Formats: sequence, structure tokens, C-alpha cells
Amino acid sequence: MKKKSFLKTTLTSVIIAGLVIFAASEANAQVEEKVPVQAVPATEYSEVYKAYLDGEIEVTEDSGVGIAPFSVPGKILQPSGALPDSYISTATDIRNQGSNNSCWAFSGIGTLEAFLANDGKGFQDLSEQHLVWWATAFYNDDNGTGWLNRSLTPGGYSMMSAGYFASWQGPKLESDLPYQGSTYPEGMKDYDNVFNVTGIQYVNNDITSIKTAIKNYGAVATSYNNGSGYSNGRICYYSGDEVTKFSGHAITVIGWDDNYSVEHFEEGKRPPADGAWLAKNSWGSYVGDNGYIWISYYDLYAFNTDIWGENLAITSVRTANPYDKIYQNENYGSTYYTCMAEDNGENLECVTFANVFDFDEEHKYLDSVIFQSLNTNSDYTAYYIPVEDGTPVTDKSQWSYLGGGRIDSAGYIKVETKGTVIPSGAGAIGIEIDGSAIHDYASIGVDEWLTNSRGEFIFKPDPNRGDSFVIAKDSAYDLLDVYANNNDDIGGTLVIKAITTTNIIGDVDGDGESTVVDALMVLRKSVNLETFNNEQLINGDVNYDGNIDSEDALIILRKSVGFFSEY
Ligand SMILES: [Ca+2]
Ligand SMILES: [Ca+2]
Ligand SMILES: [Ca+2]
Repeated sequence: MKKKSFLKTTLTSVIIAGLVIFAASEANAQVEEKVPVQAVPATEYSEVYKAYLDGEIEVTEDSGVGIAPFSVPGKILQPSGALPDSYISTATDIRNQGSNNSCWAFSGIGTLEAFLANDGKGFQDLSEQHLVWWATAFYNDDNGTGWLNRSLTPGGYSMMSAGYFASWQGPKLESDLPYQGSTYPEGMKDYDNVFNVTGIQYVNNDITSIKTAIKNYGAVATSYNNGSGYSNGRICYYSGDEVTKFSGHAITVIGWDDNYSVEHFEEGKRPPADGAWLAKNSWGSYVGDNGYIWISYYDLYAFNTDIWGENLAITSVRTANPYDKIYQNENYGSTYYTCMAEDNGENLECVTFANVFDFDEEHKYLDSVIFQSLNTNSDYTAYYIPVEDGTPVTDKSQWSYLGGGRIDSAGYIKVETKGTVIPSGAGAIGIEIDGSAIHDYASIGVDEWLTNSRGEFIFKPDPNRGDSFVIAKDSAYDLLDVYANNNDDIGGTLVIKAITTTNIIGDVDGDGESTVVDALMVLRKSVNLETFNNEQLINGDVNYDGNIDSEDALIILRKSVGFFSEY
């Protein structure tokens, strides 16, 4: 198998417009049609990853985190008020990964646990073991797709955690699937999720953005180069020199101190000025500063999105409940990015990416649409698109607008569509991305194959015809045809997901929203001043305990003022 970087280089020199495919429908069989869709060179492997693939830089065997394939710049965040000189967010206890390379899983789970603690959802202990197991070949029962590591103690990437959360593959409870390290407990497929993540933001690596994300969301998952630089008693870390050997270690950053003194570092090994991040480590509480470490603001590798890929913050989570259903055509989230543009002869215009789903009758409310994109500052529009003979209709007058705006953050973007009723049966969710405002191409996340420096697959998708389409110039092209025209016979699946529900939880007056009015009705019901029908009894029980009482009213009130991201 040739290296992807070679393939990408080839692609960049080929304009796909003009390649020939055959129209799919019977009537048009054998009619040649030009594909006006260009695969464009907007996503390439990062310079560091190319150097790694070329053997120019080394990654130590027992690294917990590998060099990420892509440089993934995140959102530049501005705080709503002045940021304090020092801050420590609410976080769960220090965990211990043991002698396994699973720091990336502890980093991801720790970031989710910190978010939950800051989102009024308590101090949770979630299963790192389930995430590690999911990210290996064991999860797929040896069918040769997915993350293909055969070891149960593999290193990983932050994109694995992001994909696991965004695809609702977890989290599970630690008490159900406890951490064992190099073995795993029985019943990895037997437990339900306890929470479902609905928003993930990639955070830019400037100090203000990171601080703001910690303040808003409790924590940021990132990595530093543990194999270089200097640690003083494994308490404070600083690496100011460029190295060619990497030993990535992932952590959960939960605070900072602008005045953390350079005096903590030994003379001759000091950063240029005060200031350090406080990170939750996963080496037990007896290592470091009671299990925490300090990393200098001036460390060259911490938060470096050119090396480790995305710095993750979780931005919204809902309590798992019997009313939700996620529609998706892949279970891994984004491992790659596909870029397309419609060639109208003069300009490259926006295209619409669409996933076809078979919606059931019961989950009729579309709560939200989630897609993954790096096109910060591009405009997007989400549509419901009718499907005929398995293909999304291209006549835009038949599309239904679901929502839109500006992509203000690279990551998994949530489009709120609460209350929208969708027809049962085949239907597509389309995301039109217009990069013209930033003179860029439309890019969207896709689960696509990746190889390591030996050219072996580390991730292999399992795409199906009829799942993903690119709509351009009044034609809909199966994504696998577009790939085939790019000499890629494996392909991938678009990362567009639809969250549907049987009920609009928190809405008892039936206006599609959960507001103070609903809280008041729930309060009146709790003292028998109101009578609820069956639907209202479900919708008003926002803590899912089977009763309607003042606790539910309080939760609705708190949600209305932003205390919770979701129920
Ligand atoms: Ca745990
Ligand atoms: Ca309402
Ligand atoms: Ca209740």
C-alpha cells in the first residue's frame, strides 16, 4: 500500500473536473456525465507527520500519543470578562494508567469528567478501559476495519477520544468496566452510555484561548513531549529545544498560574519567564505535585497543534436517556478531511455534503445535526433533503432549511434543530459549506484510511454505497464514486450525524422549547395545580427518575439560565 502522502501529492496535481462517471439511474444509464467536483489540496498531512512518514523524526516505541496526521488549528476564544492570574477548575480525582500507553484515553475521559463536574452533572468516574478497547482491532471482532492496533495498551491520538464521544460509542461507567490495563473485563458490549456528548471544540494554542476554554468548559485535553526537555522531580516541565525524537504524553489541563515562578526550575534549565499550566496527570497521586504537573507557558510542545492535532474541549453533553437516537453512517468520527469545490468555470463555489439515513417513525423530532469541519469562519447551511431511489434530490426547492450560520470553531459543530419534525423513511441531512468568505474550499470530516510510517493501515473505514453524497451543479455524486475517480478504492464516509428524539424533553407546553414557562408548569404539576397528559409526563421529567417534582422544575430553571449545557 502506497503512502497516503504520495496519493495526496498526486491528487493535488489532478483537477477532477472532467473525469467521467456514469449516471446512476436506469434512464440515464451509459450517459456520460462530467464530474464538476474537484478534490482540492486544502488538506495535507502536516509537515511533522510527513517528516515522521519519511523517517526524519523518530517516535519512541512506548509513546502514549503519536504524531497526528494533521495540523488542526482550533478556535480563538475570548473570555467574557477579565481572566484571573491563577485558576483551578473543578475536576475529578487523579487516576493511574499503570504501565500502559493509554494516557490519551485518560486525557480524553478526564476532560469529559471535568466538563461534567463544571456542568452540574456531578463527579463521575468513567471507563477509560472501554475507550481503549474501542480504539483497537478487538472492537470490530477482527473484520479488518476500524482502529487496527492489536495491543490493548496502544498509544493513540486525541482524535480517537473525540470520535468515540461524538459517535456516542461511550462513555461507560468505571464501576461497570473498571480499568485493568493490559487485559479487559468481560461484557465490553453489555453496558449503555451514561452520557452523550453533543459538542466538541478544538481550541487554539494561544494562552488566552486555552484559559478561556478551561474557564468555560472545565478542561482542555492536550499533549506534551515527555521525552525531551526538563522536569524537576516530575513536578514542573519545560522543553525549549527542538528535538527530532518524540515521546508524546497526553494530559488534562485544568488550570494555570501566571506567577508560577521560574525558580521552581533548576538554574540553567529555566523557561524565559514565569507562568505555567496545571495539568491532571494519570500516573497516580504519588507522582508529581500530588498527581498534578506544571508545564511552562513557554514549552515548545504542549498544546502544539502542528504535532498532536486537536486540543479538545467538550462543550455540551446530555444525560443518556431512552428517548434519543443518533443516526450516523460511521462510528469513528473524523480521521481525515475531504475537500471539494464546485467548478462553475470561473470560481470554486460551495458544495453540499449529505448523508442518507432511514429515519424511523418513533424518533420524529430532529434535535440537532452534528458535523465535523475545520472550515473556521466559513458559512454553513444545514438542510433536510428528500431522497428518491436512494439518492438525495438536487432540486433545492424541495430542501428544508434546518439552520445555518458561521462555523466559529473547528470541531464537531452542533446545529440546533429542536422541534423540527422529520418524515420517516429515507431522508438526507445536507451541510452546505461556503468557504468563499475566507477564500477556502469546503472541507468536512470523513472517516478515511490512515497508514503509519511503515505503510501499514492504522485505521481502515468500512464505507457503503448510498451513505454519503456530494451535491454540486444539480447533481448528486456518491462519495465512493468521487473517491474512485481519485484512484482511492477504499473511500470513506462523511461525518454528519443526526440526533433524533421521541420527545422534546423539558417542553411541556408544546412550543418546542424548554423555558421558564415549562418550569412553572412543572412546579404547578408537582403541587397538583396542573394535569399532564402522557407526553407531558415524559417531557417534564428532566432528570429521568420517573417523577415530576420540584427538582425537575429547578433543573429546567437552571437550564434556562445556562447552568447546564443540556439535560
Ligand atoms: Ca475511570
Ligand atoms: Ca416550552
Ligand atoms: Ca423527575
